[in-house]
Amino acid sequence: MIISEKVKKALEDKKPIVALESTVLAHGLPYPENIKIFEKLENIVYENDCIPATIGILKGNIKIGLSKEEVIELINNNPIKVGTRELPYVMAMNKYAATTVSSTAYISSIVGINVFATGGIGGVHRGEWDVSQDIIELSKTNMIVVSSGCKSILDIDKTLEFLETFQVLVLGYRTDYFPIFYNGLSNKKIYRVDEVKQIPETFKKMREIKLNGSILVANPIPSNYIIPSEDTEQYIKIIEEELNQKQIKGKDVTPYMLRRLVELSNGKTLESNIILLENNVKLACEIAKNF
Ligand code: PSU
Ligand code: MN
Repeated sequence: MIISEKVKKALEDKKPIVALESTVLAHGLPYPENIKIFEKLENIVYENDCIPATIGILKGNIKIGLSKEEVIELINNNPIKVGTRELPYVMAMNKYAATTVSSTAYISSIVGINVFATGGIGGVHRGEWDVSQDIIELSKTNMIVVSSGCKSILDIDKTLEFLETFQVLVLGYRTDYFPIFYNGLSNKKIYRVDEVKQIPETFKKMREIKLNGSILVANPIPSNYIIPSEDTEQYIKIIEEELNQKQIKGKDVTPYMLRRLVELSNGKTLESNIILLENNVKLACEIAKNF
């Protein structure tokens, strides 16, 4: 495992660090926007007086704190999308791999990072049995994960039930309802916090009572970037048929759906995806600084 000099120094100096994943870059966003978004997100972290730590795997080596050159190298090498389970495999096989929420949270936690920002976590898919490793990981790993709830392509009710079953505390940041990615809010009630510092405080209470697990901070997308669910539902129907026809399953489902949504919405979902990522990174910085 390699930690960049910047991240190493930040860990030593106890500076606030925000972890970022590489799957959203390599598999969730189109090229070349993904490179620009990487730079933008890192800049937001620096502007907010924190240190970014983007995580990925280069030729079998876990890297914490990828540089722009390394992100480009990763994306150009057709990285496998890996959750926690696949980490030892890609390490032993010297492969390039992009980390998802589960593997990014796991890796971050073992080096002492406790805040991580992403777009939306994986959860319970609609239709065929398909549940993301993300939820299981969040039930074991001590991390604060900031996201805009879960992707609209999932089964929201089942995802929330699964989060409860696996004892993942979901806190709505200035919202009473669980957000659904770019579709705004669902009608599902969650626990609300209005002050940033209440989030690290809750996290510390978990540690005090020796409760392992993450807090999922649900941060709604800024309202002027909401895409009505009627629009995305229409696209999702089309995409689900394509998935069936092309027999796309498992870990390929999410990247395919996200890519097709961008195409079908003429880039609208991409714009909203970028906005919510930026918004989540900003909140993650505030949380990291309030420890
Ligand atoms: N959210 C996004 N784009 C993404 C993902 C989440 O806006 O690409 C990725 C994350 O890395 C998440 C993964 O952990 O999708 C979940 O994939 P799966 O459903 O196959 O577990
Ligand atoms: Mn899956």
